[in-house]
Amino acid sequence: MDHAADAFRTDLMTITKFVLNEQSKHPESRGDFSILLSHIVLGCKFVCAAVNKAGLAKLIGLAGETNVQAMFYNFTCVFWLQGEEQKKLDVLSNEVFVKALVSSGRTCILVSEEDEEAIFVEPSKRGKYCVVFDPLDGSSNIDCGVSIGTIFGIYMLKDGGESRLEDVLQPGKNMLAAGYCMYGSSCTLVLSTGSGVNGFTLDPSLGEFILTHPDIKIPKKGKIYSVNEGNAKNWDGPTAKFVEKCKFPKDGSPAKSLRYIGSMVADVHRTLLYGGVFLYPADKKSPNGKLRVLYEVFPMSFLMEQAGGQSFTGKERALDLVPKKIHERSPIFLGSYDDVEEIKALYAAEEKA
Ligand code: FDP
Repeated sequence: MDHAADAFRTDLMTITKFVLNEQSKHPESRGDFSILLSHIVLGCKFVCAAVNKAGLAKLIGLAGETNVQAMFYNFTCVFWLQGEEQKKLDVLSNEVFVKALVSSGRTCILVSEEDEEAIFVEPSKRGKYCVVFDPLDGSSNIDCGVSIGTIFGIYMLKDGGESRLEDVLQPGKNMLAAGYCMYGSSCTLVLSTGSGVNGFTLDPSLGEFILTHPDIKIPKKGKIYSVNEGNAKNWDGPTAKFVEKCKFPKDGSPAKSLRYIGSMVADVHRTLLYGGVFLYPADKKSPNGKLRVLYEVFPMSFLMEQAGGQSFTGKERALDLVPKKIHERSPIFLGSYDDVEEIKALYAAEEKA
């Protein structure tokens, strides 16, 4: 093997090259979308570095003031070396993404899981895109080092004029792009710009995301179901019946395996690659489920559909939902096409009965 040549694999498909290739398919494009994506990628790299060093930096569990501006421009994570106070990872991640998005000059409205109100970007820095995001999803897993991630979705301003809250209260099917970055044993960014799904893995030695999972397609049927079974006593009929079928199938098929990490990005990533179904259903205590429509349900549903799977709320196709509030929740069943089809049939049967 020619190791020297291997060390200089300039033919690797980096995410930058990939996004520019996509851009070249639209000759009318002025590159605004590519610039926005490059700022999201930079935010992911930064958060990845912070997550990796969290234990060392004693970031975990601390909340205080620090100079995020300085951190962002000194990309090599100098923040804890400056003797400043540090922040909790989720707070830090939010500041990183808000700064990254605003400084792209391409955004007008930002909705973050961390901020109660939407952020309207000041006119001098305003662009035509709206970004909804959860900067660090699965944060209850931070302290034990389990995979966590950033989830994002991108809309375009509806009529190109003044930005209004309605611009982010659009159904998920209007998203232009969606993705997530998982901070796990490796750092993986999964992206769809509306023509398939591609996965990139961060090569820490190059500081570049490399295309490692081209054109991801979810298996049509899976062998895994993923749900918090601790909530079972409060489930509705169709959810309970579906999980019962997973465990005790009556058609001679093997029982499904249960896998539940409790970190949406990690559970959805596994579902996308291995197939099966991830559900966070409604229950008596939480009639709208737990997961947030704009920055959890929509981006993950967008990716699932683009990969050949489905996503259902228990009532309708998830991407058809029209949110009324920015932090609205919805029940969600997403994954392999045939598995979600079974869930839809159970809900349809209950409606008829
Ligand atoms: P977390 O509470 O750790 O932030 O919506 C957030 C989320 O994690 C998802 O990432 C995860 O899928 C879900 O909540 C886990 O909820 P349960 O602990 O109720 O199972």
